[in-house]
Amino acid sequence: MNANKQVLQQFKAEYLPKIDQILQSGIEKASNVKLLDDSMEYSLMAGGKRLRPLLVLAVLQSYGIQITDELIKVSSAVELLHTYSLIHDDLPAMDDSDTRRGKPSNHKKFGDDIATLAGDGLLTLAFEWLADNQLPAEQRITLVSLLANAAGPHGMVEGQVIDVSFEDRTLDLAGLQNLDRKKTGELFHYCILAGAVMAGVNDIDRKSLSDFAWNFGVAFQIYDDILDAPTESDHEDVDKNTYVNLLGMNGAREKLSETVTDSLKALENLENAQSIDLLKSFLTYFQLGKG
Ligand code: GRG
Repeated sequence: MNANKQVLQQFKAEYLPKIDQILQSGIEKASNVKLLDDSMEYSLMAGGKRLRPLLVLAVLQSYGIQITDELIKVSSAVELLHTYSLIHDDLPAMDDSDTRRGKPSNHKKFGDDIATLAGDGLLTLAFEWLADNQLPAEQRITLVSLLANAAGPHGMVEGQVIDVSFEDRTLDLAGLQNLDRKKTGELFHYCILAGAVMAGVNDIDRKSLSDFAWNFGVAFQIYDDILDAPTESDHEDVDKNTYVNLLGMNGAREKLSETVTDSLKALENLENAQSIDLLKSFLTYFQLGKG
């Protein structure tokens, strides 16, 4: 896996600064109100991993598309939407989190009203970035539709509603998979399909990329559950709907390994990619220490 890690490191070294720079300049003076701009910028530039835009760009690179600043901006729109979801998830009416990425959460710094509006602003701006650019009109409409479906009431919002409604009830495996597919997986799936749309990928490869994306989303969630698993002295998370609580730590590790294998198989089915090494390298994210 070390060679794979290097591929990812190199890709990140090239594109993370560009994504950050485009997000920073795109968010500056987005409105006429400094407080709103400051609040949106505070969360957007708070040190996220940028995994979602990187995945979009990775699909483009895998199909030999030359990555221009415009394509980076379109690929980064999903980061605006992701940031909105985190700001709203932290609000007192939802998870009520005081911190995010080691800093005060948006509402702790700016108040519930401005935080809600900063989230609304980022959500809307994401669609503006998909619509207002030089890509062919058909691609722009497809991207808008894909993101609306992934993030809206059929997708992430539905997932969040299931999450808050089932806080006090235990889901079975199918229920947990549905929750995670909606809450977490849909956005990853969007990223891979967005790359496929911009790269003009054929239907056969699109299906394999879609399989890769769903498995990637599941792996992301299981990995997150494993890292966040409660310790024995920690009583807070023991009732939460997570893979570790449902399958036990060993069961969750096994499921993660199966899911990563399925992701890899989907990549191996790609017929027209120039190389699958870069997409494969993203699976190194899910490496666990021995335990
Ligand atoms: C408010 C409609 C609405 C939805 C919120 C995102 C979300 C849905 C809830 C957050 C809870 C959570 C921990 C979900 C797991 C998946 C997730 C989004 C993790 C954070 O993503 P990373 O690790 O974050 O990519 P960074 O900080 O790197 O951007």
